[in-house]
Amino acid sequence: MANKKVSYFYAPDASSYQLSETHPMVPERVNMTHELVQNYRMFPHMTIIKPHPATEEQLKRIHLPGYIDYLKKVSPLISNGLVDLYPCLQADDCPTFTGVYDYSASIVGASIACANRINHGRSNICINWAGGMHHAKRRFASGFCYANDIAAAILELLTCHRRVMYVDIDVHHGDGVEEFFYNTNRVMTISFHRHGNGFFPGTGSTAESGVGPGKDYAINVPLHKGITDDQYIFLYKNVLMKAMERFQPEALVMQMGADSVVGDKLGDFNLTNQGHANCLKHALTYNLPTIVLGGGGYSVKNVARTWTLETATILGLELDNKLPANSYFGHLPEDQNLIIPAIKMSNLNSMKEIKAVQNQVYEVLGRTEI
Ligand code: ZL4
Ligand code: CA
Ligand code: ZN
Repeated sequence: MANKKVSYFYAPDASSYQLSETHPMVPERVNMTHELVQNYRMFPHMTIIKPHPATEEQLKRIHLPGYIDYLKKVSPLISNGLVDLYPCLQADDCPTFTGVYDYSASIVGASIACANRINHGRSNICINWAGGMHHAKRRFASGFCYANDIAAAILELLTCHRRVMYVDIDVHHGDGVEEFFYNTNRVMTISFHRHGNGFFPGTGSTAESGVGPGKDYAINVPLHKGITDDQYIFLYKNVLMKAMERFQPEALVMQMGADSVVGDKLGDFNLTNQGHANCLKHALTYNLPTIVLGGGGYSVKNVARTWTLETATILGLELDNKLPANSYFGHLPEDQNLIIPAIKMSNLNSMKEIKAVQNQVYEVLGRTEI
């Protein structure tokens, strides 16, 4: 979007942490994205900002103080069996690692900085690819997420905006963000995700739609494996158009988890990164002040390709499909291109089901009042 003021938040120190030796969440993917964005010469088109880590006080606005105190205390230690017994960090998914507090504070600090910049009208679109930790709960870590930067950013936006819409296209249900705002009609949360057959976290049926004043303001779009660009974009645009019409938000937060792109280690949708980027492009057509966050994504080169393409989408730039020279991608044929094509795989979504889900979502949206 050539006429928009875009800010890109990047904390160089925050992406070299390792959750554990073989953990699927690899923070380094944010550095890979950064290098591609730089080598595609996108820096002159936006303001590059190095954010400050969140303060303890900021973290405690979102999280139980005792949980934050605990994160800070365990942070300098290597997981030693004793700390893993503490119920707020769940061993395999959310291991205790050296620097876990600083890692979390850095991510939250960047997302809060995005919100502040939007609040002051200094940017129209703010990007934090390290953010998007949608599973973190008030009292505990969950699903690779320790601190909920999204809830922190939305809370900040709510000081200047009457209604905030949250859209989550990570392959997993955005349960943490949904829970934070489950009983308010000032935040509409919309998550598209794989659902059923024990897929994590297991929540996110269309029936789960909010409580009290928040009833009908939590929107869930459950899907099955193998969904294609055509089906996804059809449903996504229809849901977004109806939601925008009903809710009329003053600000938008996008969670762009790249594990919904084909070939992901944990996800099994069949979306190309162009399809994924088109979802963002459509969201930007509403011309709202927007925060764009990362999220999941476990085939790291695909994550870097996807978020690079999406940075260009935000800037209104066309990129050459041939990746520029960089230190992560090699000379193998599969390392040459930016675009990730769809594959031949079984698709458990029928058009009939997609339309049925759409109608269920329309029913919920039809009950909202502003
Ligand atoms: C791993 O290889 O479904 C963690 C997690 C660590 C390294 C070595 C330990 C091996 C896959 C996942 C044992 C791992 C057992 N290592 C993990 C119910 C589960 C309990 C934990 O994108 N085991 C839990 C969480 C999901 C579960 C997905 C998505 C985050 C986001 C936003 C979070 N948890 C079963 C799994 C590995 C691992 C390999 C793993 N964990 C895959 N799916 C999960 O939405 C950032
Ligand atoms: Ca989602
Ligand atoms: Zn995910």
